[in-house]
Amino acid sequence: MSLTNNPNVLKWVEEMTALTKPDKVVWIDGSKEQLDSLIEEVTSLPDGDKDKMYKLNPDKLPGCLYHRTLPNDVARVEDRTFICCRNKEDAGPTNNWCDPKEMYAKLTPMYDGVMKGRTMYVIPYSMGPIGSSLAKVGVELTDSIYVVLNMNIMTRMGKDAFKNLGDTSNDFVRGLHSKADVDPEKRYIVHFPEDNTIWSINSAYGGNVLLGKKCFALRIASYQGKNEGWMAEHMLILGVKKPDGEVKYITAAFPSACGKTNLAMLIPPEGYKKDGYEVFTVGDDIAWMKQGEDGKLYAINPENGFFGVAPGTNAKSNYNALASTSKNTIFTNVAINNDDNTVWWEGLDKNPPVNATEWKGEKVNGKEYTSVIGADGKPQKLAHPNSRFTAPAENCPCISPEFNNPKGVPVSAIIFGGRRASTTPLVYQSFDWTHGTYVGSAVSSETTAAATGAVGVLRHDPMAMKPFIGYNVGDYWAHWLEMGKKLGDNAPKIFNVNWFKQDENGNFIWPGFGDNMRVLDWIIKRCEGKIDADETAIGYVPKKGDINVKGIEDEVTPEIMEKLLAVDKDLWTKEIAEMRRYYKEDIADKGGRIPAELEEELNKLEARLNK
Ligand code: GTP
Ligand code: SPV
Ligand code: MN
Repeated sequence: MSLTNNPNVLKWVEEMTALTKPDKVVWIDGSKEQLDSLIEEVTSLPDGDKDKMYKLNPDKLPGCLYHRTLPNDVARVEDRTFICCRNKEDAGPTNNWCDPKEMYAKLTPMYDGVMKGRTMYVIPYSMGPIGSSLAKVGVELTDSIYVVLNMNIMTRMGKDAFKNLGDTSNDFVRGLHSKADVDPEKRYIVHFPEDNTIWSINSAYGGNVLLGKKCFALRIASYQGKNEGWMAEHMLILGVKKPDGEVKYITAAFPSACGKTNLAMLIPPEGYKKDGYEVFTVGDDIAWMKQGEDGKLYAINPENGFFGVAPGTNAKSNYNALASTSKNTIFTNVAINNDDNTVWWEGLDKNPPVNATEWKGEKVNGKEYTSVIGADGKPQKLAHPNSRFTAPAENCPCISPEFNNPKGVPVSAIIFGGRRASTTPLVYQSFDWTHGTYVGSAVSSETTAAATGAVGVLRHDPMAMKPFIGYNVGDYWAHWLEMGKKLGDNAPKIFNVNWFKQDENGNFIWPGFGDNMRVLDWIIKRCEGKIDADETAIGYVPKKGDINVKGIEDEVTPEIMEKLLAVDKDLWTKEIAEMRRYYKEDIADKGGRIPAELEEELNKLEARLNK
């Protein structure tokens, strides 16, 4: 039974049903009975079935499920991701492009009859709190129960989502997904921003198939935001409660697997806790931001859960993330401890289970397995480096009381960052919004396992949005500048951080995690105008002694702090040369429409450095 009378939804579902030819169509109302029966169905599949999910220990991990995807289907596939708009120039140099007509013609035969013998699930969902003027509606059609169960955690899923759409509106994002075939050469993640449409085929993993996330909330939404005057960003949102009781909200854009979830759920060091500081999580991956009636920039988290990196998550590094996974969570591609039917991953603790099943499904002695050095020169891994948990936001002990606020939260500061072994200091502040936009455009980071391809290679990832901007990157930068003009004096201050600076031996020299609070502290004081800074060529850098190291003096000596905050002229000369090459060869020469103001910022940076 359909859950809406909206003729636009009904017509499209009918068309897609005619195309994919499922045996059965099931509308997902979001009820417990319906979800429970889907869980029974998917966990009753025979072992070895690629769709199979497993129930975990009901006492230790109540309501939790386990799934492994195919070894060739474990991360986002950027080389098979497309933006299909009528004019190639509108997709710009950071996207794969194909003419929409051509792409529809190519994919239609692949979808023709693809759901024969299967059930199509119609998933209505809201990105953002239901009833919020910032929220948007999507409908995903899929033949995967794994997708339904994940969407239930990651979005506000079910019949209430149609409330925001009403009976006549056509403003919903149409997502079509089929897990179909296992051949990665036939895998396509395709966006038609001008049609509000996403077609994903031949993958069953994360960001490729949970279409509300990267596909809608970033790629399609960034395009909508440009047209409608708001921003969709790859940013966490956190609140810092200060001793005076005021909560300051900060957003931060770091590339995939560079620390957003960790920062969003940070637990302040003892000294800060004693002084009354507290951190609240509003979001860990995506922010939608719009100017409010009072002129300030407001942010909502369009998601309802966390699709977080499992490896490295433990009670010490991220207690709140671990606690979020204690119930009603789906684990993907981690290892199983067969002694008690629980999960394990590298970095959870120092005791890999002896009686283990590694992420590909092989039964192994985990202790022996992880002591063998693999082809990459590192110990073999029981969990895939991009294995993930899908956890409900409501499980998070530090979830913000404003999480469901339809208005969002007012943003005081925006932070950019990435993994940089050298060059970029621990923290610096841009001179103003335009300079901050330049700083965002200049983000580069060492690649991680979140996307297929080599790991550890430095690549440009402007605003941590390289894989997610749904249109021309130059126009995206122009949109940032435009937003800055609209916000005027209300614009958040823009900062850059780097938790990943290394010494000569490749060790991180900043402790990171909870101690990142010390940097947030400086950022907040800068926003409040309570602390001075050194004006350098690249921006404002903390004065000596202004980053509080109480409690970590042994680890972060004055010499280390000097290294952390150094602005090395030779390295920055190289950085500027690389930015010139990037702007020209990677962007302008390839049709990226770089705003003149950003070129000007680069000139000014060079002039300041050479002064
Ligand atoms: P996506 O979900 O892919 O967008 O990733 P994310 O940005 O949320 O990254 P996440 O917080 O999951 O962290 C990824 C990896 O970085 C984990 O292995 C963390 O342990 C590590 N990490 C996070 N914060 C820090 C930090 O402050 N210092 C160091 N050295 N590592 C960190
Ligand atoms: C990322 O890669 O930035 C993620 C994970 O957050 S995924 O949803 O797979 O894109
Ligand atoms: Mn992400």
